Amino acid sequence: MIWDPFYECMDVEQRAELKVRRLRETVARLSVNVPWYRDRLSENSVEAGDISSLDDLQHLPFTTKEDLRDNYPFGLFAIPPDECVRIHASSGTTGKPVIAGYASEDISIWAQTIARTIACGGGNSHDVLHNAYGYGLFTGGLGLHYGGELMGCLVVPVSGGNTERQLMLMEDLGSSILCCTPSYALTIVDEAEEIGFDLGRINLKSGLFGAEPWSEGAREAIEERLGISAHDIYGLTEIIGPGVAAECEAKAGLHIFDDHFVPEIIDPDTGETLPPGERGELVFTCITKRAFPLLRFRTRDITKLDFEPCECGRTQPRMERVTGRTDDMLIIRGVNLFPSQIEEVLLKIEEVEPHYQLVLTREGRLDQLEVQVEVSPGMFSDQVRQLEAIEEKIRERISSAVGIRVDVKLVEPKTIERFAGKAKRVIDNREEA
Ligand code: DLL
Repeated sequence: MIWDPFYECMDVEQRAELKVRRLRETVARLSVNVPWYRDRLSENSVEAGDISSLDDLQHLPFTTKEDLRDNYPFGLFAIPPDECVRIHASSGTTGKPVIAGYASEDISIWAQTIARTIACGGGNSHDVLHNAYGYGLFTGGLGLHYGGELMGCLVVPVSGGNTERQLMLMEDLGSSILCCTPSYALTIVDEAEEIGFDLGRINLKSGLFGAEPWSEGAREAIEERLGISAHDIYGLTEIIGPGVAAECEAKAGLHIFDDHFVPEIIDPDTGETLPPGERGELVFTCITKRAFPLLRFRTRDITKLDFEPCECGRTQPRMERVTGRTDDMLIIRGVNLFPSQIEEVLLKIEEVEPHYQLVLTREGRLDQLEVQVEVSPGMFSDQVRQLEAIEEKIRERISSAVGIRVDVKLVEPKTIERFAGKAKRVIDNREEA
């Protein structure tokens, strides 16, 4: 099912006209209501009336995470905070979080884009939506919740954690769609195996997994072990939360709901807009939001766009799965590397589990990377030589995939921390070295 065929399957030219109109209105509103944008727009000598095509996006100012911090908490709101009905926040690794505000119209738009997301994952009003994304300031829980209700699903607002209870509820309530981070989906499967819970007792058909990078290998593992169709869903607090883009049944990229969020790809170093099909940093402009519409927000996520028609009938452009962010790219002996590239290798090795951590240290001026990965249960009691052979196999596969040799350490099953939300894959010990 396509939730909103009018917009999702609209003629591309017609949607472009709609987007230009909406962009113009948003820029006009920002230049009146948000002093910070008024100053940036006048520095760039752009006025709303100058915008006649989407190419004019290039003349608009960027918004960065630092700009949001500088304007914390309400400086970039386009309406007074007391006209908002909700806020969410992104955790952020340092300092203050980013606060995103929602007017009631924004909550409605969000529910619509989530309903589209659920439909992309094969959902309909008869589904029982088991929502194990965290509820609270994080956008995952409440985001999926409102879209699920709008669609008419039976929403189970279980939030993250207490995996045994999650399994019981999925069985008892007949959950058909699982929503959580991909790493938590793997944790659920592991725990089921550990406590002897037969996954055949639950009747899931699909899963909506996102909020962190995951690999094709992780998809295969989740699909096989849960017997479901696993869909990648993408979004970020600054733009709205989940519901920015979602993978349809074709699983050939995530459709971006560009009648609300207009994507661009730029060169992260120069800020230049890149031609269609080139990989770079994803940038979004919100063209329908009332409380917190950002212009050209730099996501730091690396991807590329595909404007070809999709077999599902949707005409909205697709983004390639996000494999990493400009700020979690590791540079090891001059080679650029994303944690997800290591994951891709590990998941193809039978003797290890999909639980890993990357530990960074510094020796002299060189960064060192140690890949710690759990061996499958039963393997650890095996002979040292056999374990060494597995370590060597991993070293070689990583070396041929990314071009450098890294240290590999096999660890006992269940020793790497499990997460109910986003997994933390990189432990950076470089400061202490
Ligand atoms: O993670 C929103 C979300 C909730 C998306 C539930 C999907 C499902 P933030 O906490 O603000 O919002 O984090 C946003 O997470 O810039 C990406 O780096 C990363 N991210 C989100 N979805 C994906 C995905 C939510 N499908 C940041 N693949 C983004 C890879 C993702 N990375």
